[in-house]
Amino acid sequence: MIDSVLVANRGEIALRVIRGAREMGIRTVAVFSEADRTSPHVLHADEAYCIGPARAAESYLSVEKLLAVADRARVQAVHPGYGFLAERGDFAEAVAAAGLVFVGPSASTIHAMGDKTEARQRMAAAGVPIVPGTDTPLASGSDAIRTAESVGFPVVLKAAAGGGGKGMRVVYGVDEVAGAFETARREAESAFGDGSVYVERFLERPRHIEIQLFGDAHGNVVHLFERECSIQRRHQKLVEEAPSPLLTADGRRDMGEAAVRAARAVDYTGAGTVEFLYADGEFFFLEMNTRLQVEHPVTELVTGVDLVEWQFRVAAGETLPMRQEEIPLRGHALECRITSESPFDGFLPATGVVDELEVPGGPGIRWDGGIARGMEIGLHYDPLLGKLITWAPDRPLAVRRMKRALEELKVGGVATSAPLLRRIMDEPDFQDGRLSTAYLPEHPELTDGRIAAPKRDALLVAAALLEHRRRRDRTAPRIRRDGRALSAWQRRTWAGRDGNAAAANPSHAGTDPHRSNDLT
Ligand code: MV4
Repeated sequence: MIDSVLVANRGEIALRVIRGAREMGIRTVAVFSEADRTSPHVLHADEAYCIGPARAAESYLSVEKLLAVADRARVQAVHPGYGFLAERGDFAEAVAAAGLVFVGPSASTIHAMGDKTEARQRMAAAGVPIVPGTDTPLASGSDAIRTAESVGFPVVLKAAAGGGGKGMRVVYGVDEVAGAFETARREAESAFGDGSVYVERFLERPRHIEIQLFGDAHGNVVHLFERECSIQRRHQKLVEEAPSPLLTADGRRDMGEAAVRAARAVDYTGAGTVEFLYADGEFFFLEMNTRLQVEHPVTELVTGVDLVEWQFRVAAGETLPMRQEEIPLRGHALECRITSESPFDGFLPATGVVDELEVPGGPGIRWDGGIARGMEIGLHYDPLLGKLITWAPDRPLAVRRMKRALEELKVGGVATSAPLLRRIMDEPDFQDGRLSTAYLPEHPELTDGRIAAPKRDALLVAAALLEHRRRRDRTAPRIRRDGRALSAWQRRTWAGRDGNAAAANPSHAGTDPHRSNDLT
């Protein structure tokens, strides 16, 4: 088994990996930037090394600095987490060249899946359905027009080196193709240093369903069912769940088998995810992510599998701990991403010092966080502060639990996405599982900065109550039975203490307030 690991990441995922490693008796080595000195991942690791300034390019993205720490701390393995260097084939290669175990797939698999046209070719060859389109880059504007016409409008132009929605361009008619092709090519060149662009038919309002995969070095591949990730904003997921509320048992089996074929086609080892678009009962391969994903906990809760433990076991050369038919699917899990963004203010990135932090607990609740009280939230890294995950025997209870957990969660000092997530938990389409990637645009009231309907109704009730009290106060007695006048203040307190007598029944005015319910 592996006895020590460098965790080449920060935040909640670094902490998640450190926790998993510690449970397995693996010595953990953290790295941190100058901005992350007080981060929980630093405190939880056995050792921690500062690797430079806040700027990721000079710290978490520096292969040289990471390998220097790995050498100095004498670790056997490197876990990349997600983001940063996790899907850089050259990093996986450099780790292996330094004689260390990379906790992830081979560099060649990472490279193959990073090129979206190559991925499409390999998937088509393996019998995995792909969206109709090309699997070689477009040669010219006229090639783009010809291809788009044969694929059928609307189409989408995508960067071969892209992924995650970057550099996508939707085209609705032949007139726009040549212009869109030039723009897409220029954007891809400047964003990825590779101007290759290909075309797919554009599916409208698809659902985003992905399958969790695992492969070992002995040719075994299993899937761990699906995650529904349709609730997104600009390709950032907000809510994920497992299982998908709308997938049938047959759909689940077909998609799982297709994902396993996809993994076999690239000799996949370790944890991976195949993303599918799902529309009108059909599903199509979109991308393969060669890493652990942010939303992996929902899979852990419905299968009982510790995915980080499996990652270490597979990286150490062990065979997968379970066969496909041994992997259970039980209950329902939801994840909400708590980010430092102002959801009613166009998702403006929020900054501040976390001056209050209370995390929920109780049955079926998990908090995977990366923050602590006193931590400064800046703009250097992605805005994910932590994830709230709930499990319950069924989806309605998992939603109610999430609502409760979101109500218990308190993050002070920095704006978060939590208020929007609370609104989503209350929204009927979400509650009934009517999900699509267009969910947020189709529910503009949820992200509207003005007062939301439930809150507005509560304010109306409060206003009516105040008006009622004002009128009741006016009819409260001015003269006591002993003939002395009551001051305005006395009348207010009198009426405030007595809920019914004065206004409802003026003839009782003057009754001893302490006996006001006594109608005899
Ligand atoms: C698509 C698509 C419709 N048709 N491809 C966006 C992220 C990137 N991974 C691919 N994406 C899409 N590709 C075709 N042929 C719609 C999207 C898309 C989307 C996909 C998944 C989740 C959310 C999305 C939101 C908008 C667009």
